[in-house]
Amino acid sequence: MLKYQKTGLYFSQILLSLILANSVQAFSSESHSQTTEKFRQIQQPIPVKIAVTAAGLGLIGLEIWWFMFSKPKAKQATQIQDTQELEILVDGGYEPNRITVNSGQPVRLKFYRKDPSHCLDKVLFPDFNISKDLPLDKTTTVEFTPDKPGEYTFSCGMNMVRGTLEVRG
Ligand SMILES: [Cu+2]
Repeated sequence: MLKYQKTGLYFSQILLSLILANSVQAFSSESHSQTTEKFRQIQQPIPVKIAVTAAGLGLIGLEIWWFMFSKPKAKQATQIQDTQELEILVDGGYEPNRITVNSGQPVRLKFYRKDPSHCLDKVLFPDFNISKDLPLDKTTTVEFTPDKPGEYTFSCGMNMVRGTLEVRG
C-alpha cells in the first residue's frame, strides 16, 4: 500500500475511537443525571464536551478533505547532464505516482519492480507508444523525450495501477 493510503487508514482509526469515546461519554452522563446529586458533580464540564465534539468534527472534516482533495505530491526528475532522471519503485503501485519533467528534454525513468504481482509486470506509456516488461527485482529503464506539455498517464498492462507524468513547458 502507498504511504498516503496508510495515513488515510490511520485517520479513520483515530476518528472511530473518538466517536466511540464520545458516545460512551454521552451514555455515562445520561445515567449520571438519573442518579443522585453526588454523581452529577462528577460530570465533565460542558467546555470539555464541546472541545471533544469539536475535535471529532475537525477530524471528520480532515478525513473528508483527505479523500477528496489531497493529491499525492509530484516528484521532479533530477537533471543529470542533458537527461532528466527519476527512480520509480513498483510495489503495490508506483512510488512516486506523480512525476514532473520538462518538455523537450530526454527523460530516463528507472522502474525498480519489487512487487511479484503479475499485474505490475509491465508498464505502459500509451501516449509515447511505450510498453516495457518489468522483470522482478530489477531496474528497467524507460527513455523518451516528451515534446508537448501536458498530463500523461502511465499504467500497468491492464490499466489498473496508474501514475501521472506531468510535462512542463
Ligand atoms: Cu495490472
